[in-house]
Amino acid sequence: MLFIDKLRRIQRKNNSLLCIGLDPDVRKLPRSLAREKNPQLEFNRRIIAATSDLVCAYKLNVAFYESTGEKGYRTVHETLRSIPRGIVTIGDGKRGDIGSTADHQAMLLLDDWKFDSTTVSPYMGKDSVAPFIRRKEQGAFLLAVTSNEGSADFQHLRSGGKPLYEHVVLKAKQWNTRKNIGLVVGATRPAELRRIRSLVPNMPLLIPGIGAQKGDLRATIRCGCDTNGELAVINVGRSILFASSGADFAEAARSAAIAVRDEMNEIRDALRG
Ligand code: OMP
Repeated sequence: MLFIDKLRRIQRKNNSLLCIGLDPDVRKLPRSLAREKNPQLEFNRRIIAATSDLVCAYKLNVAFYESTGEKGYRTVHETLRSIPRGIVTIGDGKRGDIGSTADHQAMLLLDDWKFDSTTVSPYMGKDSVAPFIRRKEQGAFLLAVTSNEGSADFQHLRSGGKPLYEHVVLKAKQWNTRKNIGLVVGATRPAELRRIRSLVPNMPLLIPGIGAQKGDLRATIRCGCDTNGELAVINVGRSILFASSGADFAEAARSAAIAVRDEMNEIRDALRG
């Protein structure tokens, strides 16, 4: 199945644009898990069990696993195994290098861990992105406009009459022959989000920055969805994962996920009229 069709299917089935960012900072895990053999994995399993009917995707930022050493490598495998089939998985590594090296980055993310998609930094050009978009079943979200303050340093510089990020968007469109490219656009940048959606009406957009980074949810839905109210993958991490630091963390995560999923749906229902 095409990557984009898998995304559309789960967004409809679960009636959700919500992607939970599984970034289980080991310094913040609830104390109630301290006796577990692998607290990080147990945390993920319980979060997934409590929320998998509410999401279209889970995004694992691999830094949170790599920083725990060899154990983290297995935690990614085991976490992916506990995600129900049909839900889109995103391996957020922001990779990209000369082609021969990018091949190896893709081997880990797409062949070994078998994520449905990855995040890729496009600034080394076409050959650095190519290994991540070889299979139509697996997608790549290219960084266009990121949510952080530093995004202004390079991404917004004008070149050839337009901001640098627009060149990324236009190249992404050109390279999208297998319909498996998406773009990352921060929820903290609604004007750019609107502009990018107008340039790529049918491309998935991964939109982080809601919750802890205080992105505007209403503007995100209004500017980020396609004309059917779909194809925006809105990532929320810390404000769901750490809704409670107590033993009730999974229930609290579920309540927080329901609240944000419902708010997203109310906004898009109002827009759909
Ligand atoms: P929260 O701020 O906890 O919701 O998590 C945001 C997640 O999205 C982290 O994994 C970030 O690394 C990631 N992210 C951004 O915050 N901003 C971006 O522009 C791009 C990403 C990303 O590629 O996912």
